[in-house]
Amino acid sequence: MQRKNFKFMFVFFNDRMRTNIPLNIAYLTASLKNAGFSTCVFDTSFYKEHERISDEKKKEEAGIFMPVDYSSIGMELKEGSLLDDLFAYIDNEAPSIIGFSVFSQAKQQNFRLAKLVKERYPHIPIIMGGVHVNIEPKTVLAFDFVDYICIGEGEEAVVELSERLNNGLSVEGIKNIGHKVDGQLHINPLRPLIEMDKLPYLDYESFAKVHQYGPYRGKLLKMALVEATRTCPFGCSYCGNRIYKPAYDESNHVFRYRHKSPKRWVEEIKFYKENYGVEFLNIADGTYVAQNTQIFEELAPIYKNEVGIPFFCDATVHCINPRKVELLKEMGCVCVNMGLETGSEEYRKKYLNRSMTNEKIIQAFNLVKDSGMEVRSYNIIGLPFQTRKDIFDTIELNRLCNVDSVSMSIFMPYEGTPLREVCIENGLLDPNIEITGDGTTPIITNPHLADEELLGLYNTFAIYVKAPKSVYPQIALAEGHSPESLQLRKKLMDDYL
Ligand code: B12
Repeated sequence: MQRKNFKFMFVFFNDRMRTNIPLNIAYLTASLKNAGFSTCVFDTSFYKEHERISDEKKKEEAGIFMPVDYSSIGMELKEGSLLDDLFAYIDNEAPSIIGFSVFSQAKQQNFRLAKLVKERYPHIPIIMGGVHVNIEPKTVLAFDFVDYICIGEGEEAVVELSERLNNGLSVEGIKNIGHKVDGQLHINPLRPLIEMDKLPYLDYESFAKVHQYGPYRGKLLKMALVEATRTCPFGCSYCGNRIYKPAYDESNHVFRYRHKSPKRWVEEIKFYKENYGVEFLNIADGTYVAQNTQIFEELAPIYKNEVGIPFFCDATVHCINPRKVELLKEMGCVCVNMGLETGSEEYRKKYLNRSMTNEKIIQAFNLVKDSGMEVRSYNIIGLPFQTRKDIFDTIELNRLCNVDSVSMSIFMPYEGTPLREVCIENGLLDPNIEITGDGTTPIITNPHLADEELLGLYNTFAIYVKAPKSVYPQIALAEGHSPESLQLRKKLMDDYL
């Protein structure tokens, strides 16, 4: 059968007000299209029925996210039924296989949709991939409604699987793919990590135009979410970037931090700029600035001359040095986001597996700030055993770092992370509780901090960081949950944020 008659459909699950083109699906459809297969994407974004669609509002109300007017790009919430639309889409597209990409916090919604799809279209195979599938591959593959899983990177695996299915061949032995034989689970070993320069450009064509926009400081810009590096050299205990490592170890492949070559990356960004009018980059990489100084020496001049689009990116304080800061500035970086997470050195080391001193953090933030770029800190509050004092230490450290803005979430004990295990071992978390949401509500039980107090601190954290200390007694009143407290909080936000 001709390859173009084989159609790989993806379900893009997005239950928040997020406009980015998802890297994972955009890489997979690009790989399949480059190999001659057909693809289509059912987009679950912006349905009114999503329970978490208004979560972003909570961030706005806490002053950590500026409100944006989505209607300015013609975006409106969809009134219809997501499931009815999904079925109509499948009827219309008649896909050969349907893929789901699963993040842990949305696993139940993905599983529910996949189950309903299988009941109605038993003849269409279903494949699941994504970060959560790597956490519990066997559990996912064992579901009746799942035919295949993909572990590790998927770009090459989906092409090989499509080739075999299209030619009516056995799927046995395809690396990175799990399948069933007479009800028995077979999970094949992994192929080596893909060389970053061999990755395709992201496929923009499969997504609605609204996904080409992104919010920055209250405005929607033509913004591309892009990737230059994969994984992260560090091993923070609350982060899931190591989830893929054990399976690569088992297959005797090195799992390592790596990056696209400067020349190749610049060509790629130029392509998005020229073809889609991209005017701003959101560099998705967890630790973009961990690339070594020599790479930035090579990258900065060509980026500046050939692309010149402003961007923001993430760094860890460990990898900041004066020369990198100069080069980032030269490239047009407007803001560097860095993890501060908590103010206590001791806590950071003991529970978060982060070894940097407060002095190092202050130095790194100020180095960036003095160069004229903005700095934004990432913070987590409501960590296991954290006290009110610990949170004030975090606020104080943010003040010493002169941050321009803060990003903050209430601790989420994501599956596959060491800190989640600490919570379970200490009876702070029932492992059966489903982790949903966006870090705006408490999930673990904290012996030293009631949920209500934590939520009050969530709502006022940004004000505590930016307002003069003489205002602290008023901010404390604004921590409350009464209409008066809310009104006071709004006033303080207007005055200080
Ligand atoms: C970039 C990034 C984002 C970006 C883009 C995400 C995206 N969908 O493209 C943004 C900023 C939008 C984002 C948002 C979130 N993220 Co994030 N993110 C990352 C980061 C830094 C890199 C992930 C990435 O894009 N890698 C590159 C892509 C291509 O790899 P991939 O997603 O694994 O996909 C490959 C394979 O898994 C496979 N594959 C994936 N899906 C499928 C589907 C099929 C059918 C097949 C066959 C294969 C397949 O093929 C892909 C290509 O190789 C990681 C940390 C890290 N260093 O890994 C966290 C990480 C994945 N994110 C995480 C979280 C928690 C979130 C949020 C929930 C945060 C929040 N509170 O809002 C949201 C959820 C978004 C959503 N869609 O629901 C967690 C996930 C934990 C977990 N167990 O699920 C991580 C591990 C970081 C952490 N905090 O621990 N994120």
